[in-house]
Amino acid sequence: MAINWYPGHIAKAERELKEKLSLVDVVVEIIDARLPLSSKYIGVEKLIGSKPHIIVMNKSDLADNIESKKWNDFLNKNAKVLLTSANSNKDISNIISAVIEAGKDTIAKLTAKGLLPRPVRVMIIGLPNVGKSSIINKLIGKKKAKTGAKAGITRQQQWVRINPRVELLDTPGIIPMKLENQDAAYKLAMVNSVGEATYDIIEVARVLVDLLKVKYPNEIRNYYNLQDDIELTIENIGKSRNLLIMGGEVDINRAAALVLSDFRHGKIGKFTLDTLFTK
Ligand SMILES: Nc1nc2c(ncn2[C@@H]2O[C@H](COP(=O)(O)OP(=O)(O)OP(=O)(O)O)[C@@H](O)[C@H]2O)c(=O)[nH]1
Ligand SMILES: [Mg+2]
Repeated sequence: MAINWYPGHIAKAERELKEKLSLVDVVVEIIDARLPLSSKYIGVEKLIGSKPHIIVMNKSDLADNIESKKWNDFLNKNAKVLLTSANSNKDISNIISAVIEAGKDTIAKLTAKGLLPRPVRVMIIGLPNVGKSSIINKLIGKKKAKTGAKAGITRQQQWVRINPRVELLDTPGIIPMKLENQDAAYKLAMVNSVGEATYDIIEVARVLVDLLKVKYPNEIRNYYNLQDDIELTIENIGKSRNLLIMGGEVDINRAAALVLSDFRHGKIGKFTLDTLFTK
């Protein structure tokens, strides 16, 4: 079954994103550290153009540390890369420093023209559920007041001064989902970046177990107490957790929901689902 959503809205979303992008100096793209490839917006470079681009690999607390380092090295060839967890204040201040650094040249160009220096303008973009709002809320904090709407921006969007040197657009850029790639679509469903109404949780859970079976077999066997001679399937996971329906059969829906929930909460382990193939 193919996962598909937002049909027909892609062009409009891209247009709106482009409009907002034209207002900022620096773009912070949030991706899910568990999916450094599948949650990365293909074509983002084309939309951003020559603006400085910072990639934030968020939810790194749920990802495989060794893999995160490899992906960091790979992605930072084209952008500044940060590994974050939205609840770490240190990671949040690293984002602010990176934004100031990335915007330096733009501000220097203004002052070279005799204009007054102004704060670096930045916006956050990213797929659903990657942690955009969590990071924006942390960046803004409680005390900071909104600086007011500016011409050309709809009333819902405001600049917030988060620091004397940085102004943030308080609504994130919505990245249009183009999901020709079903491998990525399934993985995005696993991390809950896709509305549950659009996919079959049993199918997604099966693909997740098949992936973990290859990448992290020991962790998943240990977590569900499955010996080596028992096949790794959601049926057997359901059995080991005693999720049965009348007649003693496994309640496959509950087993699938359990596996997805355990994975999403990092209970089975810290996993990265995209594999970086290097020579
Ligand atoms: N473990 C962990 N959870 C996180 C992190 N960042 C965000 N979350 C959780 O992920 C969920 C989604 O976070 P949001 O900040 O709402 O994500 P969003 O990108 O704004 O999502 P949409 O508004 O739906 O597009 C929430 O339950 C957060 O608490 C993180 O670094 N680590
Ligand atoms: Mg949000």
